[in-house]
Amino acid sequence: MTERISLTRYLVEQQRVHGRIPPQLRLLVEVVARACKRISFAVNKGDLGDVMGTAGTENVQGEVQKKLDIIANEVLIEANEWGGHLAAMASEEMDGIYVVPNRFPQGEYLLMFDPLDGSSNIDVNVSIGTIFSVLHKHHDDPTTDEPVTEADFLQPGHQQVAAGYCIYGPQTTLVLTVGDGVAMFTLDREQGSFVLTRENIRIPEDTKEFAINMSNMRHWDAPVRRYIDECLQGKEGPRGKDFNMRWIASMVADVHRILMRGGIFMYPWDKREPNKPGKLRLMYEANPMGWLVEQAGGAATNGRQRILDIQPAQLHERVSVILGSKNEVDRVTSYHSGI
Ligand code: AHM
Ligand code: MG
Repeated sequence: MTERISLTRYLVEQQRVHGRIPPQLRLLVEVVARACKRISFAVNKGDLGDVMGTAGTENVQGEVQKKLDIIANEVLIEANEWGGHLAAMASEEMDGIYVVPNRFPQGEYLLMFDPLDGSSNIDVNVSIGTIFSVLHKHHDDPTTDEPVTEADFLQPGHQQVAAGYCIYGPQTTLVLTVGDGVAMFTLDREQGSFVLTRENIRIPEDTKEFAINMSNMRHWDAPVRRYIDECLQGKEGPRGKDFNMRWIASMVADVHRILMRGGIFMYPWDKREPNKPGKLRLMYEANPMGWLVEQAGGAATNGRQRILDIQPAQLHERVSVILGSKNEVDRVTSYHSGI
């Protein structure tokens, strides 16, 4: 029988053998995975549980919250606040940061998450997921015991110490990086544990598949139009090959496909909201996905700059996102500089 490696064993080995992650970080990832398991069961119940439909509230970005957005947010907070590994959390569904209450010990890490990504797909039984990113509380001065503030979260993505997502699809799959490549774990529902199913995931450098919401085409900037236009011309155009399009409208599912077989994903800036840099959020969507993609040999930019080098100015900052197969991302990025 092939040996089954659980998430716990994988993390213990990362800690013990590779010396890559300290015990608190290992605990943190395990707790996030446990919370994802609970969210997976709630998602799975669908209409049989009281989890579908809208909650009648809006989040800080003015988006209508679904019941599952709120449930997933609560599950992640409850699971993580008492373990002593975290100082504070931030989420797409909360206005400000959530500092671990005084009744619990404070840890060294900061956790950011989009508790339920792809909310528009919840009610139609299409894959959704949880995205998370972990930073060190005081990156520049780990020894200080200054109380944690929102400013501590404003670190560029290259300072992440762990990032990943859990996709609730036909299978529930956790995809993780702690800076040593990308590993994938599939939830074994009978055993109740995540089992390592792929290691060292690599994204092919070339692709014939793009993912973008084409209905926004008329609002895009010239470089993005040019790239998609050339793809659409297929064999007869300058690219000399036919392209295929996929758009799931859940970033987790689109990025998962890219990690499995390559492709390019774009949610670019558009003219409808000229003052917003994009739709997706830097801290808990673009940064964790950008790091995963880079760790798998792909690239992630906003058209002009590497996503992981962007210095955030706000917690809920938005960003234009272009990520996936390296050669395609480099091409779109070069179009932005007029090449
Ligand atoms: P959400 O976090 O509120 O679900 O929004 C983010 C989602 C992404 O998962 C996805 O790529 C995008 O929004 C889809 O947007 P659109 O509905 O414009 O296609
Ligand atoms: Mg999202």
